[in-house]
Amino acid sequence: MTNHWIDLKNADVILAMGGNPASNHPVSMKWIMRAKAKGAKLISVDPRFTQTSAKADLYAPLRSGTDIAFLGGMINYILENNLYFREYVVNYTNAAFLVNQDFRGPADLDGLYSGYNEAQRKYDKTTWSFQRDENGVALKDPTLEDPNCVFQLLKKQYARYTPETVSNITGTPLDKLQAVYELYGSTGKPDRVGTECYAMGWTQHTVGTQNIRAMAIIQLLLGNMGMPGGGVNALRGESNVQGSTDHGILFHILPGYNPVPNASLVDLATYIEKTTPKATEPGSVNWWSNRNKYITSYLKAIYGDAATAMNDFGYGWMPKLDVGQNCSWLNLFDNMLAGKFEGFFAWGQNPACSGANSNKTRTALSKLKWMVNVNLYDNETGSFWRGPGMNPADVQTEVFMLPCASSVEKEGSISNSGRWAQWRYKAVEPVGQSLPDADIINELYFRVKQLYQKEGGAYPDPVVNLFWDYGERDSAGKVKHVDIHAVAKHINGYYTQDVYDTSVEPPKLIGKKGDLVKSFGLLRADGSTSSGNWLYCNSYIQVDGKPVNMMARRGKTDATGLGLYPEWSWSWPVNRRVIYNRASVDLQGQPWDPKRPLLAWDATGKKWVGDVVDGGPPPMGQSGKLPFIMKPDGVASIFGPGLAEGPFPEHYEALECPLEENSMSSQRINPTIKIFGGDSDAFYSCDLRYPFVASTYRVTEHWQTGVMTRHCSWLLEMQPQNFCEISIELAKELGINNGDTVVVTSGRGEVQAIAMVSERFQPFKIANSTVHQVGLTWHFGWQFPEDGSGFDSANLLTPNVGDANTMIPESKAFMVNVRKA
Ligand SMILES: Nc1nc2c(c(=O)[nH]1)N[C@H]1C(S)=C(S)[C@@H](COP(=O)(O)OP(=O)(O)OC[C@H]3O[C@@H](n4cnc5c(=O)[nH]c(N)nc54)[C@H](O)[C@@H]3O)O[C@H]1N2
Ligand SMILES: Nc1nc2c(c(=O)[nH]1)N[C@H]1C(S)=C(S)[C@@H](COP(=O)(O)OP(=O)(O)OC[C@H]3O[C@@H](n4cnc5c(=O)[nH]c(N)nc54)[C@H](O)[C@@H]3O)O[C@H]1N2
Ligand SMILES: [Mo]
Repeated sequence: MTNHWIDLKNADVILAMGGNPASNHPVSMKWIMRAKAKGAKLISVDPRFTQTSAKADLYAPLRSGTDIAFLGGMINYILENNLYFREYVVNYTNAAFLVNQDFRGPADLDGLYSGYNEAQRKYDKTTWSFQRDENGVALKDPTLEDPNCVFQLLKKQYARYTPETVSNITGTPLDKLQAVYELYGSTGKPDRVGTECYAMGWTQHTVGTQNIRAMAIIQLLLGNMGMPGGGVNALRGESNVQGSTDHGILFHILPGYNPVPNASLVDLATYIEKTTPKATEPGSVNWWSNRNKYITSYLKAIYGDAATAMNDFGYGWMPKLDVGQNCSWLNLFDNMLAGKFEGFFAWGQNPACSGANSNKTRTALSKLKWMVNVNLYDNETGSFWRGPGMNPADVQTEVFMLPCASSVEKEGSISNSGRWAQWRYKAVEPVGQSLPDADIINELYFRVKQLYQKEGGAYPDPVVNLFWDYGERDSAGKVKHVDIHAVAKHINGYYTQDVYDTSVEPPKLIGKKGDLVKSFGLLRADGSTSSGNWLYCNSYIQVDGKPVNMMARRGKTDATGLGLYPEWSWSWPVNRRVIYNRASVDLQGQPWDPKRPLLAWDATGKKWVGDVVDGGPPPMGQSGKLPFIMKPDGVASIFGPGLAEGPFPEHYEALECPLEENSMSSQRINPTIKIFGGDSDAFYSCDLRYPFVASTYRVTEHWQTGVMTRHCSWLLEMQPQNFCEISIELAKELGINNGDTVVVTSGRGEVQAIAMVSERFQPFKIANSTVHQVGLTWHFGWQFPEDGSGFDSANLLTPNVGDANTMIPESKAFMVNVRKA
């Protein structure tokens, strides 16, 4: 989230689109209801009428996979009706920038952008750039009239998204479309703010990232970014998934969102040179110019004293990707199926039920020599070899189970969607032989290191040089039990030697060797500081020589009255509660809306008051800096060349869709997605065997693949079985009654479910035809309930295709058939 949970109460309009907060993020709903109590309006846009819709002032349906059309129509409406916040758009975004004259967009190129290479399904992005003068400063037209400026290109692309065209794609009735556009468009005024809440309804698509880009553009046009009660807010999933991405769980990012090096970045200097953005705009802070300090401090944290200036701080020991290598989920399991792995740690996951195209996933597991399941319980993954369609005698995979402690049996931090890192304590001792995950890793590390020390091996250095000072050691040298506070401090970072400010005479001590570094502004590139994650530098500090765990704070003051609670836990970065908050003030540093004073420049005291300001310099109008400090150009990107499929979002159909044609262009599907070619990867559009759109989603009573909830009899009683939601019209057509057992089939498999016939799905009118959509939960698996009464995972149906940027599977829009069992 750019903002945070409590901040939802500051909004005038809340758009819940791409997520169902009432069911899946009940805490967010509490703050949404607070906003409503003050007169705010809630809009719900979802293919089916959800629990959120039931609380909404306005509900609009849309066919799964058509959000860009819906939002593109909103961009068109905002521009046509001059609802945008002009001063904000001109000064704080790249709307005025002039784009390369050779750039062409979908309006000119029938759905494509300039530079497309069909054979590689990839763009050459040379023309997706700005016109710049000899100093690299972008040419601009602050009147926004030049036909090559971002604003005019935006206008041109979305003029095609008329209400009629949009409605013909999305199936949303015209009056609903109009009502949503009008209400949300009302937040373009300085004293009105709109916020957006999304989750998997937007991401799990082949156009997932561009769904979110479309909303970001709307929020910038309306001046809602950086504002209290504004922002684009990802309601994150697993309770600590924000923490896990912050700390580098993804294959392509290191802790703190530094990129994982690839093999072409041969040394640290090259890594820094190639990954550090260069700023040419006067007034740009370009915060990533600090990359060298963060990566060097990270290397010091990882390799400790072994990392020195002489050995490039151990850069050579870091694992590198091959150039172009992508190790995301779909690719990993594709490689596993091809027999490219010997072993696999399934650590805190249940891929046999959570992975798209589960039959493929389960078969892939059978190609392994060994698998380790680190979990609270056995699950469909650990027991895959005795699951449906498997003959245990044929499966050679040896499975080990390592029992781990649950969240209440261990201490540590947990970072919520709003970026608040909160400390939680151990409530009870772990059961039996189970250990906290950190201790399991500790045992593994020690044994692997011992083997390397004893036997050598191809390249022992990365392992034997790892820093591992996380607690008291036994006689063999093993850390007995991981002290999680030592880990948290290590993540924050230390001075590795005495550091002086040499600009004054006599030099003044900044930090003593062994002191905790107070904030990332003090991290250095010469090896004199360490920090496991620069973004968390300031989370565990030192006051009067004593360590203070900022994440454990529970202060309840709220000076702004906006619910920032700056002394409650700790929020990254440096306890800032709203990111990009400098965009909430005008050029003189005064709040756009005086009733919502998130931040203000105190001209007398020459300081900022309110939230922790996003970069210290004075306001723009007083020779200060541009507001979007993480962007090299200092302004937000309405034109964003970073993504695979284009600098603006364009509507494409899902890989599996019910329409022969995309009414926006002849490009039916996203031209840059990877299409897997194996037998199990086939897809079926406009195929009479699979005539209905399907989506998968969650219910409050179950958690994910259900391993943690199916065994709770009271939850199972409330939601005992996988169900398939069907409209009354479709049920009638198929002769299905509410409560019947049905078989849902796709090109990849079939699953049984109980038919839930309801008004919550309504047939869509799409270009003179009727399109039906159905929906299933994915909380079940074959293992429990043992009598099979819950049925198996809906992922037996989902396709093996991912978003072009993130590779998240398209489990929200695919084609199925339904029949009575
Ligand atoms: N009780 C409970 N809470 C959970 C979870 C859980 O399993 N149980 N899981 C957690 C996790 S890990 C996550 S990631 C989040 C997910 O949170 P959500 O994204 O809210 O979860 P879903 O129910 O998968 O999908 C949300 C909605 O998207 C709608 N939808 C489907 N296709 C589309 C589309 O094309 N466009 C739009 N606009 N909407 C669409 C669905 O109808 C559904 O209502 O929830 C978290 N919270
Ligand atoms: N069709 C479809 N598929 C989906 C989705 C969808 O919307 N539709 N959503 C996707 C999303 S958003 C997500 S996040 C994934 C989730 O996919 P998974 O992470 O594979 O699924 P979970 O059921 O959350 O598995 C978590 C496992 O961790 C175990 N566990 C719990 N606590 C601990 C612990 O402290 N330590 C360890 N080691 N283990 C623990 C639990 O027992 C459980 O088995 O599923 C994805 N799959
Ligand atoms: Mo998730």
